[in-house]
Amino acid sequence: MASSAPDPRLAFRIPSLPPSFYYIPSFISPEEEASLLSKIPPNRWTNLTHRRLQAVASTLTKSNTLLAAPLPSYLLDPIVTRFTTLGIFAHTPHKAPNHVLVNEYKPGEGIMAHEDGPAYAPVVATVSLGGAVMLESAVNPAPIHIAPLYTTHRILCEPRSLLVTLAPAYINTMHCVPAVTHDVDLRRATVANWDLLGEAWRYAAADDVDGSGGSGGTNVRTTRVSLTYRDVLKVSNAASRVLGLGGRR
Ligand SMILES: O=C(O)CCC(=O)C(=O)O
Repeated sequence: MASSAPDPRLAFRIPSLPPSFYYIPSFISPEEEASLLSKIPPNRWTNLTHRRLQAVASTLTKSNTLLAAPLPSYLLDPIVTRFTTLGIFAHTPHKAPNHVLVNEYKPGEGIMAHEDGPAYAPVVATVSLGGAVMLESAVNPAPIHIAPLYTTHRILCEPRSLLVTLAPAYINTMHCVPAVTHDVDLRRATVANWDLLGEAWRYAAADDVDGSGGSGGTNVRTTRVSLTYRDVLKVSNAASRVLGLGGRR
């Protein structure tokens, strides 16, 4: 991309949030979503209390090291190809994601508030499949452990959307998916990315006739799968040589 071209991500920045959150609705098509869901291996889930998950290609070691192994092709194309076009990982050490967490949330499930931490480059890109969920992000104007003065923002993640979090938000925020069966009070004033939603009408209240929100809409949770792409900083090629896994580089 020519350096004089406008940054294609700017149109998708969530303007009411501090830098840098980006929301892209319809990042993948319904056909691509169905194909991705059908390719997630059914026998690799780890069951947790409030969700189940797969770490691809593997879980990090205790020293936050990734044992080099290529991502499976279904996680690369079309998603990583589009990341490259948008330059999402252009400034991370490996210039591409090398790790994906596949999380599945049934209605009533979620993930507790956490920060993503120093194992990764400060870029997170999450594609949502299946159902919509509300992600809550607690933004702190100062580094999180110094002054815990959080302001909570709600980001609605529609199916097939992409949410990207870059530094400084990566460093200054904690995020969670509340473990609820319904996300309620949905309207422009309470959902930070309302004006970027692809299908806001689905979530608006029936009495929201003038865009002011009415009584607030509801998202009835259904099963949602998220694909969270990151670039792990420390990568070891030693294990891949021994196991014949074939490293990325
Ligand atoms: O499912 C999501 O959107 C959030 C996942 C997440 O926070 C994580 O994997 O650390």
